[in-house]
Amino acid sequence: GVDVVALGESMVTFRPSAPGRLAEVPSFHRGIGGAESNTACMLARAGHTARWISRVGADPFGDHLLAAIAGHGVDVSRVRRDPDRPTGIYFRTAGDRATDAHEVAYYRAGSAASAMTPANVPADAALDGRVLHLSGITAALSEGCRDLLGELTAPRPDRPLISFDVNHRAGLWQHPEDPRILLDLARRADIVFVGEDEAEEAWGITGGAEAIRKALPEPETLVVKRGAHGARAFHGDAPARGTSGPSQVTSAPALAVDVVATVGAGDAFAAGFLSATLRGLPVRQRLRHGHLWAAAALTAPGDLAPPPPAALADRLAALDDTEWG
Ligand code: KDG
Repeated sequence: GVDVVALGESMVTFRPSAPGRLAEVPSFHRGIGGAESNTACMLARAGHTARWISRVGADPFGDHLLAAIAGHGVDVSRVRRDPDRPTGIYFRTAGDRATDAHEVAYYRAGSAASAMTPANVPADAALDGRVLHLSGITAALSEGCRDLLGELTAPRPDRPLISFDVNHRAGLWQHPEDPRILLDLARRADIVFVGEDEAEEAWGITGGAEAIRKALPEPETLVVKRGAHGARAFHGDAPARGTSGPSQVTSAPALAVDVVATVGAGDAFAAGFLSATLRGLPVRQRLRHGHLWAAAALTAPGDLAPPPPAALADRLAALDDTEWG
């Protein structure tokens, strides 16, 4: 099996080639997006073996996604084409640097990936890696996608480590109470990534990282992200899967960078953390790699981040670990 399998919808993305509102900008740069494939591409570039599983349309944008993701070294051989449904696309502005207010226009309703179900996705290929990386975006797409996540996260012998990035996307949910499902899914995972702001928006949890751990005691590793402040991991001592041992707490500050666009930073954080996990590094190093990769994403415009430059790694090494803003 491969090191990491990532499953989820990917889209061809369009970002304005000049600042301005979507209604007014004259042209767009094409790129690729999709939280899970972004993470898979970064892991492949970091030297891990990675596979992406999804469905795309039998259309030119499906061709583009497959070629681009394979171009990063990810195995796309188990992605299926749907002759009847299109590949999703979306448009997004970089947004205001101070407030991160940005515009998003999705064209993904009825897409090939949103029609994923346990019947048309190869579970064997999803479950034979060391890590299976999933996200809450998939849960927002359709009933069939929720069934698929339910099946993939079910307890079973020899299950891969399930990594779950909550990735709450408010614009994708029909009813404000629906994202409660994400809490149930997170409980079934081994490694969970969630932002403090996200936990408040999706679940109404306001008490910070400790309150989130209280609501989510099950995952062996829970990573709570606090944006520019840093991240805190709660992790079992010498945990056996399915048990929640006494939590240890490890925090690490984020690198201060000049943000170009926040999109993709969470995917990059997950990639850095998982890369260090696969290499057996201690939790503090996992958090630091998460921050390093996130910093590279924050300072680049597109969804899929470039590898972190050496200068960032040097600055990270110089940070005081004890700070937690
Ligand atoms: O995390 C970045 C993703 O949000 C982006 O690439 C697109 O997957 C995407 C989504 O559904 O928003």
